Amino acid sequence: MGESRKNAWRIGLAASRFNHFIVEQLVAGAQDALHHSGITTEQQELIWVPGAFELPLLADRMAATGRFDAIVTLGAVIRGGTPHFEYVAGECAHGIMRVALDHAMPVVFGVLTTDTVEQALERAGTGAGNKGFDVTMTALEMIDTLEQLRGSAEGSRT
Ligand code: INI
Repeated sequence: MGESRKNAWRIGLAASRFNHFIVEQLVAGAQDALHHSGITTEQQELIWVPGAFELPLLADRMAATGRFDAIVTLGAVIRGGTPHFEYVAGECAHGIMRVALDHAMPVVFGVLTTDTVEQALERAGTGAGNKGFDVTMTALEMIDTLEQLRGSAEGSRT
């Protein structure tokens, strides 16, 4: 990963409180990935909303500030406890993709969508088995890829 602007990158963490005991583990995983990648706490900002359904709006408003190079969304939608699982999970995923495309920036999907609490806990473990960790690494790779792409586009015009 290029080191060029990395110490200036700013990462927004957008997290939903519903199923908080799981999402806080995803947040810890995301923070772990940032630390592991040399991103300081000053380069991070964490904001909470009530549920996964609210994440797209939060991500959109965070993107609109222009303060972030990427936004990591974190949440947990569990079918067992959610008769309207498809609506919450589906609209959340669509909304987050829309924010990424509307703002042309990495907005990654770290929302667990599982049948049971046990499955969610498995994906919110420590280290490698943590979705928050994985999607944060994806966000950093995407910032780097987009920066390289911009660099090569600028280079080809000179
Ligand atoms: N929100 C979640 O993040 N996970 C869930 O499993 C969930 N369930 O079970 O309903 C959930 N519902 C709340 C939803 O995200 C909104 O906060 C609510 O509908 C208000 O818009």
